[in-house]
Amino acid sequence: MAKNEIISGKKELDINAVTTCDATAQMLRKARRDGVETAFDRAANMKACPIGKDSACCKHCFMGPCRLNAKDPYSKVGVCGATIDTIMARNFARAVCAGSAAHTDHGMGMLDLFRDVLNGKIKDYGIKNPQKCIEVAASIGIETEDREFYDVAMDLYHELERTYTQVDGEIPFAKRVPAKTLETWRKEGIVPRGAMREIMELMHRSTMGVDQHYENITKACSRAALADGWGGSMVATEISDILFGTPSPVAVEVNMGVLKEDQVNIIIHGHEPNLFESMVESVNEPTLVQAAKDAGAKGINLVGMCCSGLEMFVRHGVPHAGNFMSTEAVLVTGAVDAMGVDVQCIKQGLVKVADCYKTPLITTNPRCHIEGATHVEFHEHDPKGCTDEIVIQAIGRFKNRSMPIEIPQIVNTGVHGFSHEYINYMLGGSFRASYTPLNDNIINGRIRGVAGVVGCTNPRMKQDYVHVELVKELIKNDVLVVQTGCSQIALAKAGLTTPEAAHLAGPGLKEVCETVGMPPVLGVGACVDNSRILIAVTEMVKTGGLGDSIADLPVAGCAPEFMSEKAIAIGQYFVASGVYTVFGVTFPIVEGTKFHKHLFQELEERGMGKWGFAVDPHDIAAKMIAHIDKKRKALGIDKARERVLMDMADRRDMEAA
Ligand code: XCC
Repeated sequence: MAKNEIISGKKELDINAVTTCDATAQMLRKARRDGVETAFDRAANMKACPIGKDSACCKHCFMGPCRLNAKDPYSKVGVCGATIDTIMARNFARAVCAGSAAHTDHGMGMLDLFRDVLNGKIKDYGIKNPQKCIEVAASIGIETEDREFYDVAMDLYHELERTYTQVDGEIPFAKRVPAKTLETWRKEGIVPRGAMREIMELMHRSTMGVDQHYENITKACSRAALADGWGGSMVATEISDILFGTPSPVAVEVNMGVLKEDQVNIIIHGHEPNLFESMVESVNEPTLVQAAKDAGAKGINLVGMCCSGLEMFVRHGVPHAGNFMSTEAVLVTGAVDAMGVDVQCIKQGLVKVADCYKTPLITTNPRCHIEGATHVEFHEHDPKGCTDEIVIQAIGRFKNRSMPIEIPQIVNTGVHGFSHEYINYMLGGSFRASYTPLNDNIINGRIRGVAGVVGCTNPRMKQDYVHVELVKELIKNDVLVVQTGCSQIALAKAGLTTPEAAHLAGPGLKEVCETVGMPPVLGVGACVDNSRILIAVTEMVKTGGLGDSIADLPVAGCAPEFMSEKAIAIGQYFVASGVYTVFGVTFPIVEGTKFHKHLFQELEERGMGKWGFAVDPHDIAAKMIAHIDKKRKALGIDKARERVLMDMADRRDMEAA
């Protein structure tokens, strides 16, 4: 077996200290025996740069790089005179730009596909959910009554294109924002115009010698991030639902035990559902199924990982093998016959691990080639040209499997796919679908508040540990948890995404879960589907009784093991939308600086949310619960009491007053 040069003299990995995922741990032990290195080994042997970690380094020009002292942040400035606040704000801005660009580009790809499906240029995809198309169009003021579907859909396309290309005005989904939240944005000057403009301008502002006031840079960060959350990400979610169907809850299998030794195993990893949708077609193609059988396989087993997997398991019941820090480990099973990837979170290290096990690693997106991987380009006008080829390569590898195979025999089943539409239906029933029961249960205290726990896993943290401990503590305290991204898979592996997990919840939340038959932890989708959480909190505001803006709600968010710039963009759009958002691992800002105070305190004073930071799951939970309680107190619902509904007489009295 080719080894990927695990270098002698390196620190040996303490496997039990780096992951709580038993399957990943088993594969890391095998990797050690096989002489294969993963990101866990590299993280253990590469100390994070202490200056970069604190964001005290500026390399936006070539008079530097300039290094400031995080311990004495105001003792020095850069060669140009840039202060620590300017340097940190610029670095933060670049992360927001990159993260927002990733999601908005993904959304734009979905929109391109939608247009070409409508105009008939692409025939391999269709519109699975025309009703949603009408609803989304109506939500942004497009006339839908007595009109042809095509006309409404085309109007929707043109309107949503403004999310990207508009140079002045407000992005279309600003119409969905609760009035008071939008008023705050307007007052602060942070309503996004168009994503291209905001991202371009923020890149400009954060270049040498332009914006050198951290407050002004933060405003531009909010605009770019909001162009992601209420723009590109929301477009990605809504258009994906229109094209591929809106998820509703389904029991799905998670963990590496979903691989089958006697089948051709294909993993799709990345973010965009168009590739994966076509894979579903290809693995069901009779000639390819027959080819797999002729090669001695019982069938073709299609499996997802990371966000691609999250998009698909709720729409097609495709099983999910694991989250970000398991993508190398899963190859160590020797059972993966091909891994197809598109964009985002694809570690370059996968190439060497795949090579060790003779697994074809196939890149498919023109944006993402990887040296040493095979590139088979995916085209939406001929999607199966690419996805059939992935299957063919996988069958070829299956036929010539020469590696010993070891599949961790662990499978967890969870219920996922709680779109905001389904939450509406689930709580209210088909006759009175609404968020009223949720709001009522928050007001009467059965549910203390709602927490979004989202985001990546990171080899600097014990994999899954913080996600799981944090969520356990939240639900024990009657906080309903909604989830996206790799965090959702951590909780699924821990068995908390089942209705039975209600017994782990506090008495109020348990009662609600048991009445409705829902888990205390609701998986709502991939990272772009954080937009579903934005819509859910908007519905909570609009339903009434919990204040006038998102900032009034007893809600909080967290990405406890984040690693991606996309998470910073997500965090900033939640903060700008009014949500207290706590990050773990590390925060690229020096404490005790003006920029730190701005993000962690002053934004809230201006009617938005604010950032928080803690590493330990119990500390994070304490911060989130304290914030939820603070909001309950401000709403006057800190003591459990029944909601008093206004009747007509009350209304008349109010109007007369
Ligand atoms: Fe990537 Fe989306 Fe993070 Fe997972 S949660 S590591 S961004 S796959 Ni999106």
